[in-house]
Amino acid sequence: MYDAQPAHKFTFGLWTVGNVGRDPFGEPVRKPLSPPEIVHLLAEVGAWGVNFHDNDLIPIDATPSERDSIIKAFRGALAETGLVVPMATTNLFSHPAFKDGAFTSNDPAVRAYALQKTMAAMDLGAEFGATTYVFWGGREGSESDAAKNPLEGLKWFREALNFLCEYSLAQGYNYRFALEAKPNEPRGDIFLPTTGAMLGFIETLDHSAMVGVNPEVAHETMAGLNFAHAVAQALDAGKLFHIDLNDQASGRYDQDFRFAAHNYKQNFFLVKLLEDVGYDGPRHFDAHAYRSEDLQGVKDFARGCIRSYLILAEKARRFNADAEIQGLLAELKTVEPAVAALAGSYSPERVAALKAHEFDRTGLGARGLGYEKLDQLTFELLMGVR
Ligand code: GLT
Ligand code: MN
Ligand code: MN
Ligand code: MN
Repeated sequence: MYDAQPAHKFTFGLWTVGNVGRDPFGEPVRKPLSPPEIVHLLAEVGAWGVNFHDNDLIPIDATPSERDSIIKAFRGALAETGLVVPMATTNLFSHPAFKDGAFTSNDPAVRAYALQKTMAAMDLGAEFGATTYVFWGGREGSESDAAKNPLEGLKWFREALNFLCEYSLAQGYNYRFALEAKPNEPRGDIFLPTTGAMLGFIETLDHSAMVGVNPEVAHETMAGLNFAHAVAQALDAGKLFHIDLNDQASGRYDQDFRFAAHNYKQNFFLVKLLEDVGYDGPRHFDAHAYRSEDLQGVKDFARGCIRSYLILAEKARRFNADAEIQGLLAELKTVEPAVAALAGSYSPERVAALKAHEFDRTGLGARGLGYEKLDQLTFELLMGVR
């Protein structure tokens, strides 16, 4: 019943199940897995695809012959398992050169290097058929506004994206760019900290039609926002090009927990939103196993991400089919004929009708909406007692 289908497009990054459990206070607890080993692990747990940063696949200091043999082995693992590579991205945050950002570094040499590195990474992603290119500007920000002018940062970021859109088009790549917001960590403040901010910024780009967003559960939660609302705004704008699923407790460090590990209810409404609109992009898990886990725990983690999504999707179907819940929702929308006649777009007749209508303000205010019951029924449905 909870089996992943190719249509779900469940994907993981090489860096997710490959996470060795290093944190700011402790050394790795798991052995690194090679990219082919990760591909086989993902196939075993039921994933459809695998994504990578350039340096997840090819170490930053690899020689050309090392590069060739890594690519050959990775390609072999993909062929053996049938996994696809729908998304690629650039690591513009690990190397010390990027300590002050990449496209928004104050240093023009770093900005130029970031372009060079991204073009090479786009070439690599295209070699594997990736069609979404993610930009997560983890280091694009500052600790002190004494050091960097945010207006210049935005201008440099825009110039870089305009350049890279042109590059993608000139190469004949099929990329759509997906911008991923995060409010902070690893910088004190990251530019364009929310999905809403990204959506506004996209409209200032030369090729805005080929640029959308890659919202992440944890990132919007770190900003104290309702993730499903951010996703709804992206859908409304036709800009949900990709999505990073994981989980996060508000007010904590950057956790990247297994999908739905923490906030079942918020993630239920997220899954319901995606399923209701028939979202057909990749469902990417950008998460990693607890540091307490060994290889078996990593598989439990990956299977758990997929299974939790499918369980919540099934709950969403039940919510939609629940007569009592749907009855309450329908009741909210019942409308008297006199009021129905007031609806419609702007016209002089409608203005006149609205101005003439006598509203029962007291009655409107006195009406109970039944939200307590709706929410309790939702809870009971989620808890399996309904
Ligand atoms: C990193 C980050 C993620 C981004 C990845 C893409 S890298 O793991 O925490 O949120 O999506 O660059
Ligand atoms: Mn992410
Ligand atoms: Mn993270
Ligand atoms: Mn994250």
